[in-house]
Amino acid sequence: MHAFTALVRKPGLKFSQALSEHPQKNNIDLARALRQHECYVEALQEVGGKVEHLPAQDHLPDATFVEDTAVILQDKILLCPMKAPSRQEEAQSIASVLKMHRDCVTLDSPATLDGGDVMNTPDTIFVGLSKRTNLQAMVALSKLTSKKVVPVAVIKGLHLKSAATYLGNNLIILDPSRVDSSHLKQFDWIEVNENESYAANCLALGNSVLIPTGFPNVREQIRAHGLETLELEMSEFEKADGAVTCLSLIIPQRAAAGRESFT
Ligand code: CIR
Repeated sequence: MHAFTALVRKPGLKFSQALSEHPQKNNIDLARALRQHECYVEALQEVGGKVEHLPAQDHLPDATFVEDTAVILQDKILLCPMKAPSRQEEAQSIASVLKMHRDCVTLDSPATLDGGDVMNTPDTIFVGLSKRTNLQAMVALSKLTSKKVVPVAVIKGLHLKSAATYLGNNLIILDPSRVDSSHLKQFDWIEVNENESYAANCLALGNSVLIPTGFPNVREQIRAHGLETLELEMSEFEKADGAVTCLSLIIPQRAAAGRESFT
C-alpha cells in the first residue's frame, strides 16, 4: 500500500519559456530538466509514493509545476483560479484526473490563487498574499475547510512556499526575510539565510524530506531533527522560479482516513 499518490507532469517542449524572474531564465536546458524530473520521480517512489504521470502539455510552458493548479483538502480538491493568463488552462487540464480522487470545486472571480501559496499544517492553512494570490481567495478558501485559515504577506519572491514549508511535527523551514513570519511563531523554525533561501522549499513526506542539492548546512539542520534527506538537482527548475514542492501534487491515500497532505 502506497502512503500517497503524487501527480507529476514532465516539462513540455516549451518549458524554456516558463514565466520567471530568475537571472538565468534564458538558459533553461530542457534535456537537463527532463533528467532532473526523472530523478524527482524516482525520489517520490523511493519514499513510498505511487506516481501518476499526467500527459506533458507542450504548449503550456509552466505545466510541470502542477502544485499550483490545485489544493488538496481533506474531503475535496480546490482547482485554483490562477492569475497568470498563460497558466489558466493548466487547472482544467488536470481536473479530470483530480476528480477521480476527490470532489472538485473552484473559486469565483475576483479570487486568484496558486497552490504554491497554500501551506497546509494540522490545524491551520496559511495562505500567502502574493503577486498571484489575493485576499478574496483566502476568504473563499476559509469557507471550504474547518481549519483556521491565516493570511501571510509574501514580501519577496513568487509564493509563500518559495520561502516557507512545513516539515511535520510542528517544524517549519523558512527564510524570515521573505515572508511576514508574525503568524508563524507557534512553530519550531529552521531558519535559512538569504544565500540559502532556495532551500526553504522542501517537500516533507513522512520522515523523509526532498531538498535541493547544494545546501549542506540546511541539510544538516533538517537531519538534526531526526528527518532523512534526499537531495535533488533542481537547477533548471530554479531558473524557471520553481522548486521542489512545485513539481507534484501529493494526495494521501483515502484508506488512511483523516490523513492529509501537509505540503
Ligand atoms: C510561475 O512563474 O508560475 C512558474 N514559472 C513557477 C511556479 C513555481 N511554483 C511553485 O512555486 N509552486
